[in-house]
Amino acid sequence: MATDIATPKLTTMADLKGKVDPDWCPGCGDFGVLAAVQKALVELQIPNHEVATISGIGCSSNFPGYINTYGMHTLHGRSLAVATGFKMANHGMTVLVTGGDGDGFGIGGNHFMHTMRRNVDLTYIVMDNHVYGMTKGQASPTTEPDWDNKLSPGGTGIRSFHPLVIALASGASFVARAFSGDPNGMADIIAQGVRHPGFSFIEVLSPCVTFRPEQREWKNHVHAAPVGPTDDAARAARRIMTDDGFNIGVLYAGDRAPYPANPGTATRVPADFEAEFEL
Ligand SMILES: Cc1ncc(C[n+]2csc(CCOP(=O)(O)OP(=O)(O)O)c2C)c(N)n1
Ligand code: SF4
Repeated sequence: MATDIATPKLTTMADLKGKVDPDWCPGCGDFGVLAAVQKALVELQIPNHEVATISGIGCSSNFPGYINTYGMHTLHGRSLAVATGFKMANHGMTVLVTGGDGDGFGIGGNHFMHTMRRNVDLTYIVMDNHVYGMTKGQASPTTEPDWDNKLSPGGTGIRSFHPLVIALASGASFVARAFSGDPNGMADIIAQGVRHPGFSFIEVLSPCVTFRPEQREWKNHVHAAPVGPTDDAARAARRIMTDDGFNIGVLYAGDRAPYPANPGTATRVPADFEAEFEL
C-alpha cells in the first residue's frame, strides 16, 4: 500500500491560524495584514516550523500571538535587535518582524536604521496607522503635523518621518508600500520581500479605525505605483519623496549582499568567557 511519507504536507491557511483570535477593534487594518502574511506563506509553501514572527509592543505587535509560527513578543522598539540575533543563530529560518510606526520609527528608530545598514535578511512589516493605537491615540513619528486631537490640540506642528526614504538612505535592499485593505496584493508584495535576500521593508497603510477613523478613506486614495521597481536607490528616493503617499507596490529592489547569516563557526564556548571574567 502506498504511504504518504514521500508526499510533503502542503502548508495551508489552517496550519497558520494562531491559537488565540486577535483582539483588535472591529475594522482595524491589522486583520488584513494577518491574512496577507498567512497567504504569502501559503503561496511560498514555507512550513510554519521554518518561520519566526518577532514583534515589539503595540496593537500591531500582538501579531505573533495570532499566527501559528515560532514567535517572540519582545520589548517596545526592540524587535529588530532580537530578530537580528535570532537570524544569526538560525540562518535557515524565515524571519518576519511585525509592529507599528511608534514601535519601529519612534522608540525603535535607531534599530530601524542600523538593521537596514547591515542589510540583515529579515522581512520587516510595519503596520503604519500614524498613531500610537495601544496607548490610546498619541501622535507618532508618522503623524501629520496638523492632526488636531485632544492630546495635541491644533496638531504637533512637527514634520512627519518618511520611513521609505529613511529605509533607502539606510541601506534596505527591498522597499515597498502596501495597503491592508488589499490582502491579495499585499500577500504578493510580502512573498516578494521574503524571497528577496537582505532587509525587506514593507510599510503597510493599516488604518486605526478607533483613533484615526478618517483613515477609513485611505481605500479611496491608494493606487498602484505608476512605474515598476527600480534598482537605483536615488531614483527611488526621488520618486517616493514626490509621490502622494498612496503609491502601492514594490518601489525599490537592489542587490546589495546581505549581512552574513553565518558569521563563521564559534571557536569559544560560554565557559571560556566565564573563566575570563571570573574575579
Ligand atoms: C519602553 C516602553 N515605553 C512605552 C511603552 C508604552 N507603549 C506601548 S505600545 C506603545 C505605542 C504603540 O504604537 P505603535 O507602535 O504605533 O502600534 P499600534 O498600537 O498603533 O499598532 C507605547 C508608547 C512601553 N510598552 N514600553
Ligand atoms: S486601537 Fe487602532 S490599532 Fe489598536 S486595535 Fe484598535 S483600531 Fe487597531
